[in-house]
Amino acid sequence: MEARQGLVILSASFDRSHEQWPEIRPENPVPTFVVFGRSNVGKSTFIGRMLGRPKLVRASRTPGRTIELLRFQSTWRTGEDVEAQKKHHIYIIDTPGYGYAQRSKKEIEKCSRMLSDVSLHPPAAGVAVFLWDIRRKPKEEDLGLVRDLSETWPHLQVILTKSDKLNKSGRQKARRDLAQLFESPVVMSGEGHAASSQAILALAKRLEEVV
Ligand SMILES: Nc1nc2c(ncn2[C@@H]2O[C@H](COP(=O)(O)OP(=O)(O)O)[C@@H](O)[C@H]2O)c(=O)[nH]1
Ligand SMILES: [Mg+2]
Repeated sequence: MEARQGLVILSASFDRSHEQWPEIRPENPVPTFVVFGRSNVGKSTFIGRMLGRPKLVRASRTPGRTIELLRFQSTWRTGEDVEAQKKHHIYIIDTPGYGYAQRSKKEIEKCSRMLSDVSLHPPAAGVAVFLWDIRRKPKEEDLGLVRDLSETWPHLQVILTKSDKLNKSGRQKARRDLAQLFESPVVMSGEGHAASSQAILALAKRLEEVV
C-alpha cells in the first residue's frame, strides 16, 4: 500500500459501472470524488494514483466505446498527526471524457446528457474534481461546466494535469491565468510521484471538509 505524508491508501477496488447516474450516485453521505474533464486530460491516470493502483481504472472499463460511469471504493487514512489520523471510506467516480472528436453525434449527445445529469445532481458529500491540461486554453464549454459545478456542488477542486510538460516559469504563469479564468483555486499534477501527491493531498484536505 502506498504511503504519502498526510495520506495512506489502505484499500482500493472497482465497485460498479452503469450508464445511469442514479444507479451510481451514492445514497449515503459517503465522501465521493467525481472526476470530470475532457477526453485525454488524464482522468484515468489520476484516479489510478488516487487509488494507489495505476492499472485498476483501465482494467475496469468495458472494452469498446461504452459511455459509462465507473465507481471505485477506497479507504484512506488522513492527517499529518499520527495521533489525530482518521480512516475514511470513500468513493471515486470516473466520468466519460467530453470533447472526444472520434465520437458520433449520438454518442456526443449521450455523453453530454450524462454529464449534465451528474453535474446537476451532486451526492450529499460530493467533491467535484475538474481536471484540466495546463497547456490548453479553456473554451466557453469548459468554463461553463466549471461554473455549473462551482454553483451546484458543495466542493470543487480544479487540478491542472501534465504540468511536467511546461518549465517552471511556464507552469507558474499558466497556473495564475487558469485560476483567474476558472475563478477557482487550482493545484498542479503531473508525471511522477511528487507532482501527483500534491494534488491528492489537496483532495485529502477536501475530504476533511465534507465529513
Ligand atoms: N506527461 C504527462 N502525461 C500524462 C499525465 N497524465 C496523463 N498523461 C497521459 O495522457 C494520456 C491520457 O491519459 P488518460 O488518463 O487515459 O486520460 P483520460 O482520457 O482523461 O482518462 C495518456 O497517454 C497518459 O499517459 C501527466 O500528468 N503528465
Ligand atoms: Mg479515461
